[in-house]
Amino acid sequence: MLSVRRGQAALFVSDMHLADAQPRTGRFFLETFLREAQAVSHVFVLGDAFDAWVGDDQISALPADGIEAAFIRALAALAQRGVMVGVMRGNRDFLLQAEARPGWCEATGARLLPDPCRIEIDGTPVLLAHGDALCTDDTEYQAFRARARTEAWQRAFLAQPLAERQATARAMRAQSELAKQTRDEAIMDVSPDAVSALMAQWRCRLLVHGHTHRPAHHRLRVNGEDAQRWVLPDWDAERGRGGMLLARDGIIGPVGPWPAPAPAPAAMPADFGGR
Ligand SMILES: [Mn+2]
Repeated sequence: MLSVRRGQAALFVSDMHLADAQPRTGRFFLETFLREAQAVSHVFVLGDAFDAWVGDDQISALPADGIEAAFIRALAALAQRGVMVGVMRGNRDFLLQAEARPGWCEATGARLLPDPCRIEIDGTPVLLAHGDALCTDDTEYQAFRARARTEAWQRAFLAQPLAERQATARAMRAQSELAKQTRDEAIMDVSPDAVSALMAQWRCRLLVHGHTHRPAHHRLRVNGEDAQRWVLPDWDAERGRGGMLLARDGIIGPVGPWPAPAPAPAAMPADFGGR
């Protein structure tokens, strides 16, 4: 299991939606990220780092002066320095390292994390997730998610030329933006029951996820015990949105430009007690 020991520090970030079409957001994120990543031993990218990822051959097609290429270089430099870089797939970049051949992991030195992923920080079990799987009320999305994660779907999609896949991703993005406008706000959030069930299943009293664009620190009860759920912000320079979480010395809290009022740092709950 991945373990962040006492004296080490872990940085969590998600939902940057990096795209060369949004250079301001990219720069806003990268400046904050590089500053905060200087002093940590572990970096966890919890999905949707990219606005669209249609296969690892995207790497060689990226403009070298673009933000996506800059982020890949930044991760590679961190990994080179001995920082453990863990990356989880989100719903926009679920094709990261989808193929068996060298790709995303070789280019970045990053380790691909399963979703969910249980790690340990200073002895405390912490569950990491992107968050989309917890939005169980959105049945239409969950059906697509299940389909798009099958080997057959991915093989057929990846067999298409890169330009065709990029066009499909753009069309899907436009369609989902449209659907969001007519959909009930509540079904776009995580389901409290799905959260409790997942945390109980993995025996974790601390969950960190992104995806919902509802940055917050929630306190809840799981199996009769105090638990915490941290939701990472999405990044958007135009709206001044962004932010990360830093865990160090038994405390977890916001760093960077969280939407005000940012939650206060909190002590991490102790072990589940061997149940
Ligand atoms: Mn997402």
